[in-house]
Amino acid sequence: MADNRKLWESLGIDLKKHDQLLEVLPQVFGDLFLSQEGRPSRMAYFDGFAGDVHGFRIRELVEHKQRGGKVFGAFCIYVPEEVIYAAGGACVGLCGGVDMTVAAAERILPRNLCPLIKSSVGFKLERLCPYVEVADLVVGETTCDGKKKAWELLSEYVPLYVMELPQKKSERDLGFWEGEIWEFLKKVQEVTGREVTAEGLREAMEVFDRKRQALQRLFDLRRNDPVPISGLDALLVVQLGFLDDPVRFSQKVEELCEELQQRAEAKQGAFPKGRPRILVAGSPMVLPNWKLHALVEKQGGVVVCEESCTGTRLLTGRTDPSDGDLKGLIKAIARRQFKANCACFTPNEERVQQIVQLCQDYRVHGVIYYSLVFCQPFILEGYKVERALRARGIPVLRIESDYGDGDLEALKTRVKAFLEGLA
Ligand code: BJ8
Repeated sequence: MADNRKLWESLGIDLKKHDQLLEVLPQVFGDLFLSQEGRPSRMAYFDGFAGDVHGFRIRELVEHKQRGGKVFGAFCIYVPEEVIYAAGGACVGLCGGVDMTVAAAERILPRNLCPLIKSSVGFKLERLCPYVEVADLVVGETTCDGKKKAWELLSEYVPLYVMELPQKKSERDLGFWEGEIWEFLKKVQEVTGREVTAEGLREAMEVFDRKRQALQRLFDLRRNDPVPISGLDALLVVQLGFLDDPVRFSQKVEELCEELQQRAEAKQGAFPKGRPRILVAGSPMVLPNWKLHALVEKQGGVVVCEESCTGTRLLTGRTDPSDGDLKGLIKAIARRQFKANCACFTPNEERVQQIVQLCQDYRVHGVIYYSLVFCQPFILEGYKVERALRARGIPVLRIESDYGDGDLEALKTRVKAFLEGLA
């Protein structure tokens, strides 16, 4: 801990406020995660990571920089990590899931803005996140309007590069996005001082395909009934994947899956069979946003799948690393990414179809459609999703929530009633 403090100090972290931030974590983590009975033993690695979330990984990144490497921070799964990795860079996710930094962000951002954006910006304004401070370049993107405009303000505080993501998915848009990846590749080369070669990119693509495959296996195992891992634990694994080294992370997830496979074969569930199986669809839930999962699982349900960027959207598709030269590889990356259905795209019918399909694949009893407050793309798309699900007789509960505790009791009542209706 003493070493951690020196580390944080060297990064310019506001130690006093940072202490307040970390102070509550052990209690919350203990109550939500460690109190679960009969957890898979392979969760120990992820528990350890969560318990030292600003420690050992930050030290690794600092050492990486001391060896001449660069660190990139990203806010969206559309930022092509493969390109960063191929130039010897490390990439970490910077989206904020903490209520404590929201008030600081409201000094420069409107109150009626999604908490994910405010929390992320607040982390920088308050100097509370070592991942932000260690980053040499922060990468934003033009997805929703909130993010797009917030990056203009954030760029006054950090070196920031913005990728322009198209709003449609025609071949023309795909070509445009390929162009954006090329521009980004040039920027990455400039920052790292290293050339991205076809061979290096192919290797990087294999690293991230392996990561997605490992997570896909984790999700496939959640199709079992009883489900061998709780929704809370699965969410934690995915959330930590945004911070961890991708090679080590894949290995740890694969080890966890081995154990889950055995549990599934032995019909050993995280909970007794018969709990209502819930799909959560919508806005991403970034660390440490465990609010809804905790509510569902404390009220007698189990979350078996997340349709979100902290869920199936993150896992979408495979790249084909055999796609020849650098040009072919960039095209393969763009094509794979375009299979991820963020609500920022229009039209977005595939997402609705995908959610319906997930309900069958994961044998769910009901869907909780979750939007962060003021997240217009996901809130608006909720109507179509709900209509499609109801037409197929699948019960839906729509929820809008933020990172605070103010709505906890009301949510609890609604979730409880929903779960009871499914029994
Ligand atoms: S690909 S979901 S990571 S944009 S929750 S900031 S959409 S107002 S996070 Fe996202 Fe990329 Fe899409 Fe995924 Fe805006 Fe909504 Fe906030 Fe969001």
